[in-house]
This record gives sequence, C-alpha cells and structure tokens, in this order.
Amino acid sequence: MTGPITTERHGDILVIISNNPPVNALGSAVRTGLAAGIAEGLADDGVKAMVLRCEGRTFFAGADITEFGKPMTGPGLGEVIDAMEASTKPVVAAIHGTALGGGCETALGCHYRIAVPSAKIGTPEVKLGLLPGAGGTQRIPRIAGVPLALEMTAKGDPISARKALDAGLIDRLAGEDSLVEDAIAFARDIADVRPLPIASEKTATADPDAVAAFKKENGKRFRGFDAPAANIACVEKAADGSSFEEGIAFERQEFMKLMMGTQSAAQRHLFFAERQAAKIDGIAPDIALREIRKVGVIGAGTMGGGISMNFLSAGIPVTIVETQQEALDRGTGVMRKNYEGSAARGRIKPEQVEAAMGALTPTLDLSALADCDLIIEAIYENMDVKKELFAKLDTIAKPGAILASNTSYLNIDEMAAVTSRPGDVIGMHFFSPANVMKLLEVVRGAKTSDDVLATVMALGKKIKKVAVVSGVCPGFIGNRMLSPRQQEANKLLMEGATPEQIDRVHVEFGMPMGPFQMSDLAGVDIGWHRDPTRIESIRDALAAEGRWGQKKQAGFYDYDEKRNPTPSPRVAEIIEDFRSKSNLQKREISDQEIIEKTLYTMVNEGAKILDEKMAQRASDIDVVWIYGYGWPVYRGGPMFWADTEGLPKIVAALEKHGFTVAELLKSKAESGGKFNK
Ligand code: 3H9
Repeated sequence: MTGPITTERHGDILVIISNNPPVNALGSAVRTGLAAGIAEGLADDGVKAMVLRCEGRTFFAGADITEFGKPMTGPGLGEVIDAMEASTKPVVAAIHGTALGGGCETALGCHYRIAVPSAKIGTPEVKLGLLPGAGGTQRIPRIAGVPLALEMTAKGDPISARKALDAGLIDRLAGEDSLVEDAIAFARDIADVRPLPIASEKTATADPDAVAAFKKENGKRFRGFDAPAANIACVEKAADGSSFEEGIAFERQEFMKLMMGTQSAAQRHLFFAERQAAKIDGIAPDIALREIRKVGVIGAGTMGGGISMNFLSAGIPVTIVETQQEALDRGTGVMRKNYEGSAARGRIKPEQVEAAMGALTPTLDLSALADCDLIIEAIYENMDVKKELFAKLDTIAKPGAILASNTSYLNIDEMAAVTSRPGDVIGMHFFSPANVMKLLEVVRGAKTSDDVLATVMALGKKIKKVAVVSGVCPGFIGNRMLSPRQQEANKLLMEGATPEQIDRVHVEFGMPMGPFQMSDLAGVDIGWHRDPTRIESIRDALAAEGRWGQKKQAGFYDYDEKRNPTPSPRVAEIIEDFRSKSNLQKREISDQEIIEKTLYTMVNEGAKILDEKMAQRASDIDVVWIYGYGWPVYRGGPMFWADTEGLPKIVAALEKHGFTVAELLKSKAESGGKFNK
C-alpha cells in the first residue's frame, strides 16, 4: 500500500499503520487507506485479527479540520468506522498521545482498545463549535454511560487512559514503551473470542434529572454557545430508545447544522488563529533560541506574584525582588495561598505546592538577579521609575540576559534606550490574574533582536500562554482597542444611556461583563489623578466620592456584601448633573447605537493597528481579545466578527456617527475584502 497508511504482518496479526504528520489527522488519504487496510485483513485468510496504530507523536487527533467546508473526497469517516465495526475479524486500536474527536470515534469503532498510561482520550469537537459527527455521540454513551458522554462531548476536555479504562472506553493499559508488542499480544489473546464486542449494539439509558442537573450546572459555561446543547441532544437521543441508525441520522443532521453555522466557523478560525499567532513574520522558525533556566521578577504585588507562578509551575526557578520585607512576605504568602488553593481543589498535587515554592528565592537585593536569564519588571506604571530600573538592570544583568517590562501601555523603546543593550529589551504584557489569564502580549521594540523575540514567544508556549506579537504603540493591541470603547461608552452615558443598558448590551453580545462592570471590578480609582476637587468627568466624580468600585461596595453600581450589583440612584444623579452642566439633551439610545459606537469603533481601531503594522495579522487581534478580554469565542474575535457583520455596514455606521474610518477598513469594504480569509 502507498500513501499515509501501510500494513505489516506479524504472524497472524495484521498491523495497520498510519503515518500522517504532524497529528495523524483523518484526511481523505488516511480514510481511504484505512478502508483498504481493513479490506486487506479481511481478504487474507492468514490474518486472525488486526491492530490499528499510528506513527509519530499521537494516535489520530481527529478529522482533518482543513478539509471542512470543502467538497468531500474519498469515503466519509463514519463509513470507514462502520466498516471497521462490521469486520468479522477483531480490530484493536493501539493508542498513544491523544485519541481526539474522529480519532476517538475511530477507536470506538474498533472492537477493542489498548492504550499507554500517558494517552488521553476525548471529543473536543464542541470547542470547534461541532459535535463528534462520526458516531461518537452514539457510541460513547453506549459504552461509558450517559453522564460521562455528556461530560466528554458537551465540555470537550479529554480524559486520562486510567479514567477511560475505568469507564470501559479502553480495555487494557499497555506498557508506556511497549504499545506495539502489547497490542499484538492482546490481539492474539482475543483473536478467537466471539461474539465480537460491538459498541453500536449496546444500549444506553439516561436519568432525565441527571441530564437536567448537568445542563443547569454548566449553564454559565455554555451561555451563548450552540454546540453544547446539540451535543447533549445527541447523547440524549442515544438513550431514548431510538435505534443506533436513528441516533446516527440525528447526529448527522445536528452536525451539519453546526458545521454550516457562523459559530463553528468562528471557533475553527480561532483554532488556527491561535497556532498562527505563534509564528513570527520574517524570522526563520529554526532560529537559535536563548536558554531560559532562571527568571527574575521585580515586584511581588498581584502582577509580579502571578507572573512568577507561571514560571514556577513550569519548573523554572524564580528570584523575586521587592523593596520592603513586608511587601515581599505578603507577595510570597499570596502565591503560597494560591498554590494551596489549587491543591485543595485537586488541580495540582500537594507535593507540587512545595516544589513550586521551593524553587522561589525571595530577596530585597536587586543584584541577586545577576544569574537570571530573563528579568521581568512588574513595578508600577511610571516611565521615569522604569527607566531608572532598566539603567540599574543594565549594570546587574549578565550578558545575554533578556530584560522585559510588564508595562500595559508605556513605550518599550524608551526603556531600551537607557540600556547599553536595547536588542535584549522586550515587553511581556501579562493579563491579570497573570497565573490564570492565557494571553501574553509580547511587545517587539524597534531594536529587539530576532532571537530575543523568538525566545520569549517560545517561552510563552512553555508556560502555557497564548503569545501574540505587538508593536510599540500606546496600549499595544488590547488596551489600545479598549480605549475607544471606553470613551464612547462614557459619551453615551452623557447622552442618555445608563451604565446598566450599556453593560447589558455587552453581556448580551457575549462579553463576560460590560465596560462599567469592568471599571468597578478593576477599580474606578485606577489612573485617577487623586485630586478630589478636580472633577472633569463622571469617573472623576465617582472617584472623588470614594466610589472606587466593588472593593468599596460602590462604583458605577451599588454592591451588597456579596458583591451583587444594583443600579445606583446616586450615580444617576451624578450623570444627570454632568449632563445638565454640559447642556446636553437626554435622548433615547438604542442598543444598536451602543453596538455601533462601542464595538464598531473597536474594529476601526483594530484596522488602524493593522495599517500601522502593530499587529502581524487580523487573527492575532482576535486572539488578543478572546484570551485577554473574554470576547465571546463563538464570535471569533472582533476582526472575524467584523467580517461576519459586513464591512460596508460597519463603515456606513461609523461614517453616519462622524468617526474617521481607518483606510484599511474603508478599502476592504469597497473591494469586498475581509480581514480574515
Ligand atoms: C472531528 O474530529 C470531527 C469528527 O467528529 C466528525 C467528522 C465527520 N486537522 O496543536 P498543535 C495541526 S473535528 C488539521 O500545534 P500540539 C495544527 O494546525 C477534530 N490540522 O500541536 C498545527 O499545524 P501548524 C477534533 C490539525 O502538539 C499542527 O497540526 N479534534 C489538526 O500542541 C500541530 O498542532 C481536535 O479538535 C486537525 N484535526 O497539540 C483536536 N489538529 O503546525 C485538534 C492539529 O501548521 N488538535 N492540526 O500550525 C489538537 O488539539 C492538538 O493539535 C493536539 C496536538 C493536542 C492534537
């Protein structure tokens, strides 16, 4: 056989091998080869059983997503899986790496499954806005029961081989280094056992109360998404007395609905966008990287502590520096508490708490950073203070060390300029809480060396962040786009909208919170000039009255002890007062106007960012907003959303409201172009 699938005879066992790097996606050639492999095993009288295994780093990671939306060639995956299950000779799946999506479904079409202990099994289709459309929603509940099927399909997180063994999704664990031999031996053991275990012939039952409880428990997580409900409906169908064929027909119908929808297109866009973001234009992918064995962090506040935890959790020792012992103790205490909290919730093992904290060196001595390969400052946002620090670091850091700033809007080039090594200076903008949020904006200064940028991007992946390259501009990508949104939201308040209306529109759009809820959470006093007599904005007025947000139980909203918000009559008065002083007429503001003024202006700013080459590509902007600010995943990020909304419509609305439209946005709208292809 030629192509990605080959076969090998081991006595009376035929081993069917897939070799389709990088992840053995089940593309057309693989599906064709698999069907041929099974036919070969059936036709050969000397073959008693078959083993299906994959070369490379993983078992099949799923259908080939790049084929979606294109005309189908070769047999469908469902057809191939049915042919395997119908084989009169047993087929054993030998699993290593990850058996995901169509890969998991292929394994379930086999009669038996053996896996190495490190393998993971799952159906992450829901994360692509889909459902397992090759029989997964029907076979998983029949083998493992409805509760686990709901977890696996509607949430999409993979399970360990051990858990899969307990649930019956795999039959045996192999040795970590002896999968092929163990699978062949297993195939020989069961070669003559009849009847063959066939998943589609089993039955499943569901407890309606448990299903309802599952939906309720996950209501928040599923909010706005179409795919979880479709996954649940399919699993319910598997357990409502319908035949397997009826279940498959329902699964297909639901799969096609999702596949044709905008949400899945958005989620698939994000899958590739996230991987694309790691690629740096103009830098060879094999550039030599600097080794990062030890990291220094300056500042043990919320940011510095969170940043340090990322490295400690990845096994990289950290030296953390503060100016006062008390602040240092408080910071390290918070880190320990966070780790202990994770251990209590079962997210990490108790011994990992000590391992992480044991790799932390707290100190008041800046010169202790002399042996660090990367130093990140997380002190407060003041250019003069930062410059002074960078000048000091220049005298302390060893040659080749990378010097990074966690600034969220200041100019990296100015900091680089006070050092004798501007090529080693870079921005690493973490998002709060830094140990949780996935986004890392990596800010490339005018003089940042290619290898420094590539090293920091690779390090981002190592600490499990999604790293995106940004150029130097105020606020970089994310905060720069936040700025017109906030300005416009403030203006709308003056013209008659309420904080509640503006926030509701954003939440209904799918954002975790609106601009004023965000201000209250972050602190209304952030960036305030601290002069209670200087009141130039509604925000100043709130800050002057001590309405600093949730922490004071008063901000744009009033809060109870449990931080539940209610609209504030006092805030309404303040707004009214400002409006009358500005001689503005209160008017009805529609939800659509709020979308146009706060979200279309963000798209406009995104287009300017692209025009100025501050972002490498539109999809990078989408990644920033999804991972840094909670933009709804099913809308694919602001630039993807703009494409679905229609660029001419956006331009027309921006012009109607008197905004200057970005050249790139205008030209794309005129030429029928899109930000994302
Ligand atoms: C499905 O199965 C539908 C069926 O139920 C129904 C059918 C009817 N296809 O992530 P990495 C590429 S839906 C095409 O960096 P890692 C990826 O773009 C599928 N390409 O590696 C990247 O390309 P590049 C359900 C794919 O080691 C390269 O492989 N399955 C696919 O960090 C390396 O990827 C999933 O959703 C694919 N399915 O992680 C699983 N997968 O180098 C999706 C990857 O050009 N995959 N690529 O940038 C993953 O979760 C991870 O890739 C995996 C490896 C965990 C496997």
